[in-house]
Amino acid sequence: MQIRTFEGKSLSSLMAQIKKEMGPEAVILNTETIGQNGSTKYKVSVAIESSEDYPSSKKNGLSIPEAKLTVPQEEWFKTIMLEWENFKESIFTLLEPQSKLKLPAKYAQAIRYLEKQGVKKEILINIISSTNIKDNSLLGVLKEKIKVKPWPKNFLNKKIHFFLGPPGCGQTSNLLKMLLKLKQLNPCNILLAYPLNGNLEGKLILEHYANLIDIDFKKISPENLDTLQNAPYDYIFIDLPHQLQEFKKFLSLKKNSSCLHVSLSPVYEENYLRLFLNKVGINKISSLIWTRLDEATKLGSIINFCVDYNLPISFLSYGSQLKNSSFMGNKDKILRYIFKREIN
Ligand SMILES: Nc1nc2c(ncn2[C@@H]2O[C@H](COP(=O)(O)OP(=O)(O)OP(=O)(O)O)[C@@H](O)[C@H]2O)c(=O)[nH]1
Ligand SMILES: [Mg+2]
Repeated sequence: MQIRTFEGKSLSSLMAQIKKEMGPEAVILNTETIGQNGSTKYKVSVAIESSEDYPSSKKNGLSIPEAKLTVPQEEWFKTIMLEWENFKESIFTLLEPQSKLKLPAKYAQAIRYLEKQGVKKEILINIISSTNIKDNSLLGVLKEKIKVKPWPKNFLNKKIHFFLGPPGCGQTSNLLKMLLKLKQLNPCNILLAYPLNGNLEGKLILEHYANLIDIDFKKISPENLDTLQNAPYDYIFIDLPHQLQEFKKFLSLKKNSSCLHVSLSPVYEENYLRLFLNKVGINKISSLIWTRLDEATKLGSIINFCVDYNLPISFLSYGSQLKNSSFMGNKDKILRYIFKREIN
């Protein structure tokens, strides 16, 4: 906190000076009137929260609102999200005991479990208050919340499949697992494409498997994406680079004949994943892939994201090995995994 004292003969011009130098957010701490040789003088003590808010110390000559805009957008988004989530949490904490009273006893334990898994209170209250819960089952209500589009059968009419995710989220592994599932179903002419600025480790893994399963492996850039689109392949799989500028170039060229599958993991903090989805653009995403489920202590994000973004889940992964470590989007299996950590 910054404290300054201003002195002058006119209170109104002192106030104008304070407003100019300290900004509108300055707080008047004390005003003193001093009589001096028959004239009156004023002494005003003023405080301001931090030096950043103090216009005379402003950087690059920016006014306060402009200066605030220079804070990275990401930080603002995080702060606003956090405050909003805290606010909602408080409201729903107040509502919760009342809504739980309406809940049939047999579901109370399951709701407590979902709460521990990190399912948001507002979603739980919505489930509890759902009229269906009385005639239907809790699982029935939960199934209404989950949206799936199982891989590969729902995507066979799309030629280009982009894969993206925050670094280390299992993007490259999922691409391979999904490619193998597609190959099993219908042996066809597939190209595995790798962007010029992608990471070397991912490139080597993809190249290795492309050789092993005998499919074409080519480098790709946004400039030759159009040419490839017309190349004689049934399917083209592209492991997008993680850097924002790089993947945005590809996504700006995305056409209706292509799909974007985004890998997320409940191992990662939910706000980080939300920020990532917003960077990508929700309307560009065709499906979500949930991965590294075996490593996550909480799986509530899967339900939270279904409700918040209404994006279908195409594929899920629960192990690092390529075989017997994944299942396609299926409401029963997803709920079974969330409740029992089992597939069958
Ligand atoms: N336990 C477990 N490990 C997984 C799963 N999926 C991927 N992995 C492992 O997680 C690590 C990262 O997976 P990648 O597929 O390379 O992830 P990525 O997002 O492509 O990573 P980078 O491109 O290197 O940032 C690897 O060691 C994988 O073997 C999973 O479902 N469970
Ligand atoms: Mg990768």
